[in-house]
Amino acid sequence: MLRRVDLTSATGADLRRALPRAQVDVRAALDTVAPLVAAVKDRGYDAVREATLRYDGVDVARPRVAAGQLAEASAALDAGVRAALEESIRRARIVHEAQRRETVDVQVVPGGTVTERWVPVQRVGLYVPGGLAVYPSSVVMNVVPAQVAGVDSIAVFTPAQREFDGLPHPTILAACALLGVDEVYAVGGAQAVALAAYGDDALQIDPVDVITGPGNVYVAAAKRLVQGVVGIDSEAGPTEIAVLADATADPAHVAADLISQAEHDTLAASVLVTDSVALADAVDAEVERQVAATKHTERVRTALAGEQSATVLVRDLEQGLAVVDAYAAEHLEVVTADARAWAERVRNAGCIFVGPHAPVSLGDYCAGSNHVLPTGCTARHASGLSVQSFLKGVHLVEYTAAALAEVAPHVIALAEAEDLPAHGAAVAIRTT
Ligand code: HSO
Ligand code: ZN
Repeated sequence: MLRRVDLTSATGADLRRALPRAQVDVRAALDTVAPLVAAVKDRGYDAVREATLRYDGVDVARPRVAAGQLAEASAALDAGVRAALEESIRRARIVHEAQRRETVDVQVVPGGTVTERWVPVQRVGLYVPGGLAVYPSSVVMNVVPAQVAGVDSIAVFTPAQREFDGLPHPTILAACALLGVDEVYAVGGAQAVALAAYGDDALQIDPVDVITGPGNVYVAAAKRLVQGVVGIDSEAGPTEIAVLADATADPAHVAADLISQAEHDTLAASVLVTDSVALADAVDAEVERQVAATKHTERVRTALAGEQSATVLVRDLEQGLAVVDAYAAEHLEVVTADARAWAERVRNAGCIFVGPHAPVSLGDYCAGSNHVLPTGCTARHASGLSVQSFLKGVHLVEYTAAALAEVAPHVIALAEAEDLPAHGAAVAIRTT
């Protein structure tokens, strides 16, 4: 099922081109989405309502979910799921609270200080997709860092579902209630992103400052279009898992992990990178066996047989490291002898799962780490969602008269060099 890419005799540079990757064309979706975003900007919720009717097949007159409906969903939540969500929230809070940045005071010279304050954005819109799967875990992963950052106002946008009379999925609502989020809108897709960015006066929906959360290609396109008006996290594409494994890895475990992420989407990517042909063969056999028994067989089979998935054979782990760095997976598992040492040498990955007891699905739900991670090779420059995603750094500059006088000649010299003498004059007027 997994095709093989043999790089054992490849030399150096162009690894990235040799590696499999899903082609998701956000640019192509921009044409479809741009008129919708413009309509929401112009006409607010009326345009959103039309789009919800067209794309989700429900007419939602009032999109805000009532407090009573949130409480009802929470009361009806299965006890096992409730306990699991509570544990997921508890662990995510432990990790995200440790990410909080303290104010730093730096004395540059006697009498001259720069203080760096980390200030939360005021209001955020968190997008939680509907579609193929229902992800209350993504509510946790978006809300926890925003809350820990100290964001005042959190609004969740998630699709209206026909089977729930235009309300969002009850498990999503219950997760919001467990997290103490009371502003939830039954709005999904690109129109949700536009509504979050521009707001609606009549319904008293204030525009947000930052939008985060994964979605399909239309959601990604809408995020790209409103960027600039609001901040966004990275555009999420289909899920990816890469596993760097040697002959010590358990093939049944590796196969289970490759299948686990393929379960998300027919475009999901599962890539095994190994220096062991014996392991590659054993994983192939395990994949065949396990895929036949898994619930979403067809979806998984399509994802694993797709051009985005493969087994990549490498000469040795050193080359394997170069391959996983070039691939820059959203999720990377390192299942080798001395896994921690290899993992520490990886530069590009959204989140690294080290050793035999850390499967990606642990991180999807309950490791404490965040599961909103950079996809599509953006792990080369982007980070996963974190408290930092909701904070802005602001410098406070304080100088005494003496400290200003001391540095004045340098300011004036630079102002002259840039032909901006009025800049120099603003200092000179104070010091001469
Ligand atoms: N693996 C997905 C997150 C997820 N998995 C949600 C299960 N539920 C993207 O990181
Ligand atoms: Zn997952």
